[in-house]
Amino acid sequence: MNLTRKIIGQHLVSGNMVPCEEISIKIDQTLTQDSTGTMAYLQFEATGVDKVKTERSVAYIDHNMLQASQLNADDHAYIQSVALSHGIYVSKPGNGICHQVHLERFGRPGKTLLGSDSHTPTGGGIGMLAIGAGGLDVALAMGGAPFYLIMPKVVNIELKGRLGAGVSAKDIILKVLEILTTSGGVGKVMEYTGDGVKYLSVPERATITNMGAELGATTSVFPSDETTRAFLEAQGRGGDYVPLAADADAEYDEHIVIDLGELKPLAACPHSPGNVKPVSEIAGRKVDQVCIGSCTNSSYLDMMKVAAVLKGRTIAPGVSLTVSPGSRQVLTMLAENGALADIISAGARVLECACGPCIGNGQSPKQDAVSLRTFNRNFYNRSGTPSADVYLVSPETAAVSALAGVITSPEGIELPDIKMPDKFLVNDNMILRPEDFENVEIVRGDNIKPFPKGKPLAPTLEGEALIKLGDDITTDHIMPSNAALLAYRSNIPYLSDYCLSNCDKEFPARAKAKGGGFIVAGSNYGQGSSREHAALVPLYLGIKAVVAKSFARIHKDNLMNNGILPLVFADPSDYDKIEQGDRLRIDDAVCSVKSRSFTLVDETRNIKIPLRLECGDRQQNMLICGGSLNSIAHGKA
Ligand code: MIC
Ligand code: SF4
Repeated sequence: MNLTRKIIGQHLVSGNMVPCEEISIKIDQTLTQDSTGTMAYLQFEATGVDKVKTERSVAYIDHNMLQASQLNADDHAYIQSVALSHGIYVSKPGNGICHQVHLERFGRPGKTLLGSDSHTPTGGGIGMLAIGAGGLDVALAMGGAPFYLIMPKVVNIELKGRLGAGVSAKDIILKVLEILTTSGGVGKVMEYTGDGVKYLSVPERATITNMGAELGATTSVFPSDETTRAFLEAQGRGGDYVPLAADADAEYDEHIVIDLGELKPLAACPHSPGNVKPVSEIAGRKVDQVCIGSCTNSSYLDMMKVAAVLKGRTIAPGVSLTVSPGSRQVLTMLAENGALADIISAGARVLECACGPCIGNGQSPKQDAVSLRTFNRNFYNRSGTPSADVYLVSPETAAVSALAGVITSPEGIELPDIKMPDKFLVNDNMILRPEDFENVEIVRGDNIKPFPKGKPLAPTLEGEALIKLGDDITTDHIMPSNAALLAYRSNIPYLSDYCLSNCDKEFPARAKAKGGGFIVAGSNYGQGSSREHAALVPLYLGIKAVVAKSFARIHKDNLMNNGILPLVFADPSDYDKIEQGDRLRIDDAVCSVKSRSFTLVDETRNIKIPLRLECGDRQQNMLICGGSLNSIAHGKA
């Protein structure tokens, strides 16, 4: 058996482990972060569960940190109080990015983790089966419900040999993205094996599993071995170690081999993590901004490498360099060993331990800028500057380019031998434990607004094709996030005015004026973030169905959880027949859900288009009831 099937098998609640069939698994741990957390906790409260039923649930505050008005602080106060009153640990603002801190302090090999953030698979670096989901799924898991998913295929990525000087774990995942593209992982788990694994530390493995999210994969996982044991012991958690690996004769659905010795530094070019090129091909382009950090590359090891490159030098005059260590543990250790001084002296602007520029929360570059980032996403306008070109690179490439002022390959660079510490500096005083608090009153500032609820499915669905979109529309297109909007993550009515504004500024007004309707899209609709807002906001605007060539996993689940039909063209070429503004109609919607087969009538063109609904029985009921919470209320889930 492969490792993925072993962990799923140990957690299986329902279904058979047959690829493409729906299964459900027990969830041991959950995590939320603040930008998806407020909604998740409002939904959790709506389930009426008193105390979480997981082994460990943690609420992180790491995304919305700007506090330009009372709004973000209102969110923080709500999350802290609602979490502590329901048995959930709280990692306070400043303690670090959820995925980095979870790896350091809570992750356990062989356990399942469900997180309301698409980069939850970071936990795969420590041998967890860690999956990103919408807030509602996480809310239900906190209440003890199993998590439903389609049994994934398992892809074996065999790593051979050792990385050369200047080549990084980031280049491994960029290589995988080059091979598989941003939709190549849908319905699959990436399982890493091979003799190359033993040369990768836990944070390096986590860089790879983290950015596996950009493949659209269900998750990615590494074995738990001596390196994992050493990491856990250095975190004072040796007791959490269990060895885990695939059997020697394990079977896989697909097999990819990567020779680490042959890898070169790579970059994901604008505007997709899948647009991968060798750094040598883009070298020489002038750089305006370099940002080092994010849950992909902000570990102690990453920061030490950056400090070693920067030591005793000064960044180029035209460059603004920001560095955000992933956790307070990392920052404190850098401060204590002097590496922080090397970073600061070179001219870096040190930001707090949080997502920061990665989610467009500050540090938007200047007009037409070239920005090199060690992050995982470079979707159009995610940086907050629509005309900027954002490249995703390793910390080594970022650091040498910041010094040179132009994109520069770090290949062959000699760095001092940076070892993983035998002991990390452990200080959990910014993690609040619910057992230390009694009678916590839930604080609801003015910014906390009720969330919209789906309605039972109407017999006939009618409306206009309000917009026609192309392929690879991300949740950053559907529900943009930036410093101005992040403060309104608990306020769906406000956010609705920005829905799809990255594609068409008139869309929200049109949707409101027409009383809702349909969205038509190409393939891989909804890739990227787990933000449920990308479903809640269309729900609020009266969107009845999204008709697309294909969907990304988390977003599709979010649509169904909120009672919006995700329908695919039976024949993808029918996409070409519909135009924006066409009057569309679906009759017998309930029967169609039951048969999973729909006829879309385009009244404007007088044609009928066959559509399919790809979902399990449970989701059929959910769609008929108008979403997950309604179906629970009807006792149908
Ligand atoms: C992201 O990287 O896009 C985010 C911001 O972390 C999101 C969550 C969100 O939109 O709040 C994610 O990855 O799920
Ligand atoms: Fe935060 Fe960026 Fe990681 Fe998302 S990808 S969790 S915004 S650091």
